[in-house]
Amino acid sequence: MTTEAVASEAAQTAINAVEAHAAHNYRPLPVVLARGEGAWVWDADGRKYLDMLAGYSALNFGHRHPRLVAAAEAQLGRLTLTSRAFHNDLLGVFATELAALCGMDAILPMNTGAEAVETALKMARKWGYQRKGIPAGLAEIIVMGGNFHGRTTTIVGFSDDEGSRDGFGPFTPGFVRVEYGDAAALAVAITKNTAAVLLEPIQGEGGVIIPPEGYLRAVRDLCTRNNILMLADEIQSGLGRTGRTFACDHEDVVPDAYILGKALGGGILPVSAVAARRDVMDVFRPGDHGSTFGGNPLACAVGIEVVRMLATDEYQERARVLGAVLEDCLAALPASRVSAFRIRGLWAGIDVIGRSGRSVCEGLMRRGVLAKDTHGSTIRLAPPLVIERAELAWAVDQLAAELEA
Ligand code: IF1
Repeated sequence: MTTEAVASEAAQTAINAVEAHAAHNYRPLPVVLARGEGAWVWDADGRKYLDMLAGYSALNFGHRHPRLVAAAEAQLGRLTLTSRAFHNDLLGVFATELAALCGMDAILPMNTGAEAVETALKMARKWGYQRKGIPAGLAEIIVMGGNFHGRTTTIVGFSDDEGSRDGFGPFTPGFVRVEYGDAAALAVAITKNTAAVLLEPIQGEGGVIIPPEGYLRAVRDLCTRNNILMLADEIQSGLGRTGRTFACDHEDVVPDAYILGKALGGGILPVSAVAARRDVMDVFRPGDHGSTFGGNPLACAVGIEVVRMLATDEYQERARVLGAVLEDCLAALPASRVSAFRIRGLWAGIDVIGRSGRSVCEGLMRRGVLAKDTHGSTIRLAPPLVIERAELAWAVDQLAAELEA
């Protein structure tokens, strides 16, 4: 039985209220956060923690980045929501600048990552029927073993994680799963009815799984040769996390669609989007897809600032330089405690020996570091890209001490 951190009465009251009146769909660490700034957060009792999860990469720019807060605050004083029944004065700016960042013609704005993934799936199916000539109702989309693309029933239906699927069937047909990283397996799974391949360029929840060098290029070539859409889910891997704007950039691969979310909202509100060429995006016609909040002025104001912050390569550079520091620090951890680690930019998966990831994260919490396990004994480190070199080294020192405890 692990000893949970002692929370004050106020913090325990907060936890008890969630226990009493919220769904029990999570088992959070026993810490009640009340304030955040940059790479740091403070709990309700004033204790300080270094945030090494960053909202699963939704907080690439840290907590309450001044540029992003200013953009949101200014827009709060102007206009926050119109619905898409009317134009607003920011969606055109956001669409133009995000499309340019992606090297694409057009974007479709949504809110959560899962909504963007569902949007891409609908786009691919409709493209398959209208542009590729797949017989109605027979479109197939190839997905990857170990995938995580969100929590809707369609998405969990093609997951191979029992915990995400159990009890939520029946599921949506039309998905074929192949082993991640195996281009030959993908080639075999392609049929005349394949409309798209959906994959994460690096699998996050799978434990920061980086595919073999050349795999993304092989997927791109197979999709091109077979007239199949390559859909890259860059919701977690994109927007600077791996040291490039997109994880696909590491292999100079341009997908047929980028699926974006998390950091696109600047750590302030949900903003997601699909970016694609006009010939693909144009399968959508007025009224056949949408969202109450998608493309709202407040989301656009923050999204525009995020795109402008990424346009200079400053944050991508930080992830490259500090990622090299993190890699050196992780390589120095004893082989008796760490069996392996994977890293790209400021995103690492660490396989620990003899401890559950959860118990290590509980220990890290007591040492002032917040992190999250993925499965079993793998810990994911994904700090805000604004973290300082010394803070990063300190965090790994706490991990080393915890693993020796
Ligand atoms: C939870 C995991 C991470 C994602 C990718 C789409 C989505 C996600 C590659 C959907 C979301 C989140 C969901 C969140 C925890 C977190 C997560 F542990 F669930 F698997 F990051 F790895 N594509 N990932 O990573 O985006 O609809 O959530 O905005 O569900 O607990 P969303």
